[in-house]
Amino acid sequence: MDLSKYPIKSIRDKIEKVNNILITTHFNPDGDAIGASLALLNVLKALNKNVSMISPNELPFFLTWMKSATEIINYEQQPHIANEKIENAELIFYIDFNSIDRLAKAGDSFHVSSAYKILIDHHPDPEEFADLIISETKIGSAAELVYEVIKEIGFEEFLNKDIAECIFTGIMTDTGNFSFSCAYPGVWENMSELIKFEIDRDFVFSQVYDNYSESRMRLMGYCLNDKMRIIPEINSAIISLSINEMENFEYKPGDSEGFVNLPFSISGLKFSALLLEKEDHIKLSLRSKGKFDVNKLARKHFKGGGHMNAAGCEASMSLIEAESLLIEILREYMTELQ
Ligand SMILES: [Mn+2]
Repeated sequence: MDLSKYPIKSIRDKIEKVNNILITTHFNPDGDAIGASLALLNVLKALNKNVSMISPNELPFFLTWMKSATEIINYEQQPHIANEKIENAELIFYIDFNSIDRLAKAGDSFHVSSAYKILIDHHPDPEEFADLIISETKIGSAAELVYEVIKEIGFEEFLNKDIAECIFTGIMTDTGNFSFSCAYPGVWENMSELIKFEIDRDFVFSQVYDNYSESRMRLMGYCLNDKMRIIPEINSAIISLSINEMENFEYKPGDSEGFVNLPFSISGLKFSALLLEKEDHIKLSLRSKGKFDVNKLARKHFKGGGHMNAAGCEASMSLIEAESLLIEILREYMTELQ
């Protein structure tokens, strides 16, 4: 990876000059968002910086084992503490998102902050909401990009097993356990470097993927057996879950993680969506295989976004309406879905 087009030295100077540093990531943070952010946080801690991390909302339970994860300030739960941190910040790192909207309620406070802001991200078409934008859309995870930046700055000496496990978690989760977004040599070279820190791959895997409740497993069974709708003519699958159904299975945040990918075991399937009913909107997770671009679909029809094969958006309507609208939209792309 060639980071020479970025003013990397100026980042080092900035870090050295300031003391109060803040890191934040997107709403509903995933393994990459948390892994990339905590890797950077732990490096900056090793430099004796006064560094904190704010998440716009709660992080999923299967990520809480990561080094310094318990220190993350949840904006929804502690807005006063979070706002004070934002006010005092001299340098802010935005990690793994391409639009200030992704900070949800925390967005306004960050927007008005006079701190110098650096974005490190791999989503397409980042908006201009930072002073310095490091955007590499060909890289599979923000965690890998953060790792590259740490090396390029010359902070390699601060890396250790805990930080390597944060980076590994981001790479592992954003590549679907190395099944997509990893068809380039760099990621395997970086993996071989990370392995040298003696990361416990089995531990990380079981924390992230084998750490669910029985009720979550049964909810998955219910989704596949009773809820998965296959529309053969557009090679699409849709699973919709109401609040009521989720409550029946003692739903906890993070429980539906990975459900949207399950239908892809079916031969020939090109598109899959998971629709979750929330208090005042419907949350849509969109996935595709091959060249069908769900980022474009999410942007054009729902003001959402993400990557070509994985995107998300929201709709202010009922669950049934959202499902019908999505199918209607998909039918416009009939030829691309063949
Ligand atoms: Mn990511």
